Amino acid sequence: MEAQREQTDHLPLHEAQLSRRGFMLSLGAGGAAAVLSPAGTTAFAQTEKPKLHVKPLPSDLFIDHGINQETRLERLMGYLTPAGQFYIRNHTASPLIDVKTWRLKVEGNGVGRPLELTFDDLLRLPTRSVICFVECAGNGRSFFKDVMGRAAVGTQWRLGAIGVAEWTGVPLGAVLEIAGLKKGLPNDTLNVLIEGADANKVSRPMTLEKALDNETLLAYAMNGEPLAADHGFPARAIVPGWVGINNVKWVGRIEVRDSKIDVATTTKTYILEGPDYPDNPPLRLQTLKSAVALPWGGTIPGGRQRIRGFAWSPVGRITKVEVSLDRGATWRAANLRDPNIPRAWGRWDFEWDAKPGDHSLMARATDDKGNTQPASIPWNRQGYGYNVPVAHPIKVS
Ligand SMILES: Nc1nc2c(c(=O)[nH]1)N[C@H]1C(S)=C(S)[C@@H](COP(=O)(O)O)O[C@H]1N2
Ligand SMILES: [Mo]
Repeated sequence: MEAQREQTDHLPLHEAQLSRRGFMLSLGAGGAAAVLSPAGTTAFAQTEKPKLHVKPLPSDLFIDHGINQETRLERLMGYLTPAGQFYIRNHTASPLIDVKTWRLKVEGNGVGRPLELTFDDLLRLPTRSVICFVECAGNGRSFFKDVMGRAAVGTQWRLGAIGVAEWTGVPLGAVLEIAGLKKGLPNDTLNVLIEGADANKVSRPMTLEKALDNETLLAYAMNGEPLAADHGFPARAIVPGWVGINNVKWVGRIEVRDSKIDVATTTKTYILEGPDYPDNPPLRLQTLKSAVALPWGGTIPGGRQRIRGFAWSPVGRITKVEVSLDRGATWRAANLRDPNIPRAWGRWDFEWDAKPGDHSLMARATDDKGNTQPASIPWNRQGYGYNVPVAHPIKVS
């Protein structure tokens, strides 16, 4: 913690201010035993707990799950999710990394020239921008309990553990080439590991095929700004369409091997467990989903209005969204709005003549590969991939 505060002092003034503000706001969630004076300065008591996040997390923008923070999708105004509204999924506190001493190691028996890059080295490499979502594998998890009646373990997200951003960085493949990627490595086994520099070095492997996809990035910018501390500064992996955990933040090390790399996030977590999954496969792709952009169980005025939402696919572009006002008995087409980028999301809307009373709105998306949200899915213990259309409750006054 001492080291973190020291690094904060090296940040430009406004970032240091943000950090302090983030600390104060995180008190409610984390219950840290710090003492705030009326002037807003912070005195640290003996039992001080480390702060978990850097950015402000106002309750009108985020649903508070403690260390994890869910975006209120109804508060998004445009296509891209601003860093200030992007959900956070952290295994431990966001580390504050000093870019001057930061190094990226590339090693393992799959590369002939192991290397260590500085941040400036990274900036000199070829650059590419990709617009795609990052979504937690557990997005929608609360519906295992609320719809299927059997709770899954983990953060009880509704559908706000997703955001879409323009990520800018270096294609991962370019870095692997410089490190002398060997020929003849297996293509479809999980043998390219990205490891974070957070306290417990969260890591996850992908396949070589995915690592060499030119849209798989080591990103250093988000929506045209340096990555925020909570989202992986100075660099994070962007693995379009794959589960959130593959988008490793605060990257510190890359390991390439000639065989599968087993880590906790492929053997214990981020695997499918349940009666329908005897082999416990590690997750790769996200699932096709849609969400209504209204407060959950909120109240809206009656009369003609436009209801909005989002739909996204891990493998393509959204081609159709249908909505149902009668819990799935009948469906009608919603309008799709541009932009509608593959592996990012499409925004949709429809006009509704809302009559007073209790209602539920359902949306169902289809992508250009012919995938549609299913009517049911098997339960799994850790609550991944929930993508059955959900009945979004709404009151009309
Ligand atoms: N180093 C590191 N990377 C990480 C995580 C983490 O805890 N540590 N969380 C992962 C998970 S589970 C998700 S869903 C995404 C969340 O990214 P975000 O916080 O920028 O929204 O980051 C992934 N990358
Ligand atoms: Mo996640």
